[in-house]
Amino acid sequence: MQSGQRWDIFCKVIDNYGDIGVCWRLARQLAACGQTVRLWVDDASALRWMAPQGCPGVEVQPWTTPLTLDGLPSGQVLVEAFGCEVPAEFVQRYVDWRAADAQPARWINLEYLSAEPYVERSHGLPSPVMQGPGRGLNKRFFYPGFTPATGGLLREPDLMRRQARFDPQAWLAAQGIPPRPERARVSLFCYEPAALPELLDRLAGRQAQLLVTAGRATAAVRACKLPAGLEVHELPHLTQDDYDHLLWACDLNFVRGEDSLVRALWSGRPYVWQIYPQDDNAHHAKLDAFLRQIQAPVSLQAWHRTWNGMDTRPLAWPDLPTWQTAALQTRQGLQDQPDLLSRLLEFTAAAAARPAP
Ligand code: TRH
Repeated sequence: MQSGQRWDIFCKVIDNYGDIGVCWRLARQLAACGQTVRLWVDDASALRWMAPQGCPGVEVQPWTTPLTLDGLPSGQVLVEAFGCEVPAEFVQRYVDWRAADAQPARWINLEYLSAEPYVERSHGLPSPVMQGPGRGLNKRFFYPGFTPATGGLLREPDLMRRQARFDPQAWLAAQGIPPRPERARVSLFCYEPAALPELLDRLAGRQAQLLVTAGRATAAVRACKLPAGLEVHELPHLTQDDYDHLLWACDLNFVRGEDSLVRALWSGRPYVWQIYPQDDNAHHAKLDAFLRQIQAPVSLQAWHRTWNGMDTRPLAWPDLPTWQTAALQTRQGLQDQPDLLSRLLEFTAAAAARPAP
């Protein structure tokens, strides 16, 4: 691994928390292995609750127009997250730094997570820069994914050890949530699924405890008529670490988007994923590819289709033992592979060894 490299990560917040959530997680992990990170973001407000303590080695920089670059020390690796466009004045500076160090550019185009086949085909491909101050350079696509031929998934080296030491009862007590060992405990992080009232009915039928995350999920639950028998707790915005604790403390987790899905996978607990909706229902193929990838049991496939509005079949009570077995199998298969950061460091080290174009 090349130590002491400075990374510039550019992130534009489109909506929700996933873009900044993934970039922050990557920045933290880079810093934890001796790299220095400048995270350029146009809206850092979510970091106030996601990561209130910040992180040594990570500097959050405002993405202003134009950028303030006076006196900025040289950076070696440039990451453009999720197709955001790095401002020309920064690219010019980066080109100058590379020329001064006589080192090739390492410019990564970090993409969204998908299990679709194009990911393996596209991972690592060059994307020649055709205009602007970076003309003549190659960016490289880096695709997170579920197989060895992709960029893998973010996973902290100590994650499983932390989970093994975690005490759910103490954590729940600290959140003011009464222990109910006889009831199913369910976390909810979602957009506005049409099947939400039905889910609430199913949970009420089992007198479940529902822990609802702040923001859209809380608003969606508040908009429903709550059935009798359901115990609902509205949570505040949690730190990223506490969001993991929530997943580890529940018997079933509803997750959404990208990063919370990955965290649910690492938790090894049963989960249902609401995929981020795209125009033209492009997310349906993405969801199907994921379900194929994890070899989802039939009952889990059915739930995902209904939860994601792909059909309106009635929801059965979740088959938690089967989903639990499947979750552990998926986690094992993923854990046997190198994590995203290891692959990214290898990838950028290989790029450093290539002659400058
Ligand atoms: O918020 P999201 O729906 O983000 C989405 C997706 O990433 C989607 O792919 C992207 O295209 C879109 O944004 C623009 O879901 P996601 O990805 O799970 O991100 C949530 C982040 O918020 C994740 O890092 C976990 C974190 N989180 C907390 O830290 N505390 C909390 O209380 C909660 C609920 C989440």
